[in-house]
Amino acid sequence: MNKQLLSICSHYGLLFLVLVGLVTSCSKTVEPPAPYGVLPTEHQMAWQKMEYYMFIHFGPNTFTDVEWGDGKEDPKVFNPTDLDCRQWAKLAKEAGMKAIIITAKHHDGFCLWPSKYSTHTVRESLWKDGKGDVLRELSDACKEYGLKFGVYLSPWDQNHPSYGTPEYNTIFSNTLTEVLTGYGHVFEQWFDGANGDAHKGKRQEYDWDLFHNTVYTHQPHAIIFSDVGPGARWMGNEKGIAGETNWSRLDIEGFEPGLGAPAGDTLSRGNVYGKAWVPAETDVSIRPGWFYSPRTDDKVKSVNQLMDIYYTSIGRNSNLLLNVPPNREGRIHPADSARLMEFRRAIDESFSENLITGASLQSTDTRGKSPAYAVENLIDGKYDSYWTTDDHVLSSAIEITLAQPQTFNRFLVQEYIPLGQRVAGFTLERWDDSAAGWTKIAEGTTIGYKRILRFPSVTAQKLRLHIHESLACPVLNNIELYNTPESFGSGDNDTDENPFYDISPDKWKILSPNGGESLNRIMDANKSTGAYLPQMVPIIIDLGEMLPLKGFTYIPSDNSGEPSISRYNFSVSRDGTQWTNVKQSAVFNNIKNNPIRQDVLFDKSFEGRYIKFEPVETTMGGQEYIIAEIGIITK
Ligand code: FUL
Repeated sequence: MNKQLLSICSHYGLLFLVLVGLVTSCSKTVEPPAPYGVLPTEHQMAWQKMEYYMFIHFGPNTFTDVEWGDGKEDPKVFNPTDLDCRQWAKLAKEAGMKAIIITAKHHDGFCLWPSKYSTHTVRESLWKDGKGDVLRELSDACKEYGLKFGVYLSPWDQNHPSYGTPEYNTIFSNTLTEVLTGYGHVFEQWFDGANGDAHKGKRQEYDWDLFHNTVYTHQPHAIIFSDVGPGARWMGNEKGIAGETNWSRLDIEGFEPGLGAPAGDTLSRGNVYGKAWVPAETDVSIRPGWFYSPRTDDKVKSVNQLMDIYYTSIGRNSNLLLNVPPNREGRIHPADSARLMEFRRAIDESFSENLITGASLQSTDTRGKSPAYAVENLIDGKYDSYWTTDDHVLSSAIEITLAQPQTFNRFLVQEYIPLGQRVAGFTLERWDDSAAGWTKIAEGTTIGYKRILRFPSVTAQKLRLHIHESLACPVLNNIELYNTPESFGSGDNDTDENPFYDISPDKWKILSPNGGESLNRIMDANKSTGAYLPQMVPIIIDLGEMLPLKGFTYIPSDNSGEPSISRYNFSVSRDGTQWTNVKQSAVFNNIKNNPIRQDVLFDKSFEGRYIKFEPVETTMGGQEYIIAEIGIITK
């Protein structure tokens, strides 16, 4: 071999070695972490990313001004004068929502489409001479505006003659089939667990397996919502407040929607080691009630209240289903539409400038020291790239150095949940020069799909995210930092349910029971103070003068875990001896889940000086109950 050939061989040999080296170092990829616990399905992931969508409560209740119709309403009461589903869809789209879910059938059994399994439908109404179909109009409008379409159907049906017999299950399944095959893609099937008849009246053993099979047969990708999923779960209250700790796992074995559901606080927090992936959905109404009422036109939640709800729902690993009930025209009232758009602007303004952009990041740990899991993945804007650690590392810290000192008051963090939910405790800290150490700004427990921490504004350049508790190595895919206007979502989640006094209660005197001074708290115009009554005795009040009595108001405790009156009698009297019974065994609908002020109007006005409010049944089934305020309506 001559010298030249030898040199070529050695030259290429070196190149060969370099190439081999390169190839082996590239192929030495570090394995991603094994999934932890149960995982979301592909469809649950797509659902979770929707975050925010519209609930529509619409039906006879819109026209009769009640929250729960009893199914005996004349279907002719349903007669919107100018139904415009395109207006709802356009608004939802402009408000930043991704879908609309409508009460196709509420507890009164009225069907918003001409169902062949019922005689209590739009077909029997005056609207469009019985030829209309709200589901058709809404599903078309959703398609036009690029929104997903979902349906609420209440299994509890106070109208259907077969309710309470096994036959009803087949009928309900057929009803589902109609809705799920007639209007295109349905992204979510909403099953309401409420059943005011569960303790008395007609009882129905629901065939949940049949209902679920029906849904999956016709809409295999639909998310089935109920108290216990299986696609998504109710988060336990109707106030818009998910648990601060909120696992997307839940134990559902042996539970059922409704009376058989886990306790409200379990629903709001999930189960840390739960065996099913059932993420939370927060449903709440923009008004005090779920259905439109002219009485609540001035009670639409404020932007601040809505922003609070944003943080306690989307900011706590939950989707937000915000109810915006159309009015009797069949349109969304200007008060609600203007507020929704203000809410949209507040969200946009709050999250317009991510102060983390341009920051440099360092972590104490990176899985296998591999660039594939580098901490920079947290700010690359890509959902599927994440930072993680070696399997045995359950506590770790990330230092964030901003390009310059910044003032901020919100921190957003996301876990990469396709690999399971892991983090159980974390803190956000800032470097404090004067103390030459880290100072805590805020802390949280779970993260899940998305967690937003709120705290008073601080200024700092160096921050640290410390994951101090994780069930397996943490896997995060996003962090963001914002300075939002202080007034947006400052934490005052008051529902503004003031007592209704059109006359002052100054002259009023409680004649019975003898509860001493403390009982006066039920008429002190302050809903935060009230009285606990241990027995179901009637409350008799002397109003001090003859008045035209047109109705009354009752404010229960705003804590659904405390007992309220759910069924009552109400009487009035001119002299305190001869009583006229105005309401007999009447019901405060949905008061357990939504303990808001109850306004009761009488059929006619009564002259009287005395009122008697008599509890017949309480939400907890016991004798005791709470009254925060009682008021009368005279105008
Ligand atoms: C509850 C129902 O009883 C209310 O009327 C409303 O539909 C709410 C969303 O769910 O369970």
